[in-house]
Amino acid sequence: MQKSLEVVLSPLLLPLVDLTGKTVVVIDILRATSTICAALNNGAKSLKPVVSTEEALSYNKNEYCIAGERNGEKAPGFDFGNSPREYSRELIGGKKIVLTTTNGTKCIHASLDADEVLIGSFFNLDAIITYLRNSSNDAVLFCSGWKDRVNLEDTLFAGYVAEGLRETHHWDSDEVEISLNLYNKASIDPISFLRNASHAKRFERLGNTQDLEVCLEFNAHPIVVKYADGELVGI
Ligand code: 3SL
Repeated sequence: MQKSLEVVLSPLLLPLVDLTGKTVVVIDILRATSTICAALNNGAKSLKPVVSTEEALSYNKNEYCIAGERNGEKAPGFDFGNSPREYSRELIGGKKIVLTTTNGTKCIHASLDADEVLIGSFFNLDAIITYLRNSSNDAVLFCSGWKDRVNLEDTLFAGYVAEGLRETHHWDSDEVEISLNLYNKASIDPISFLRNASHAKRFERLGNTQDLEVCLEFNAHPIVVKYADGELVGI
């Protein structure tokens, strides 16, 4: 039997969706969910998403790497920022990480009424599609956006996933159609398309010339990441 698919375009719209029994995929392409996939695929021992910088800093620095950003920049007193480029196997292999980000880690916590919470990025696109095809749960693709606003990159990723679920899922949802329309428009050259995204412009202002292209490396970290007992783990 076909399962249902929904897309949530902004955290403000999440309360409209009943998450009970469903699998939620949290999406924050630039950059939280990309960083999480890179860190776990590169051998981080565990990754604990937390909501505030204060909570992150309350963890013992001898035991955890404290990581994350506010407004795109490494937060004061943190060991790592939020670029997947920082999370190489050499630097984070075997380490325990606490991560807090402006939007992504909040959205993970907002999803915890669901049966399962997964992490989606272009790094694990095909792994996510395969997992959702084989799952018996209905699926919700939850776009983190930026401070409650809709963004292009998360919506585009939702379109890629929806396109991959045409045979196993059904929908009656303009949000899914919006994401598919974006996919149809942008998938010829997603990097050029996303240069107009507000977050790409934010990167430019911060002198970050690499992360847009890095986060668009399809299937570079083909790992399914799931939230379990307060931590994100690869399954
Ligand atoms: O908002 C977030 O969760 C971050 O991914 C934003 S940033 O790319 O690190 O600026």
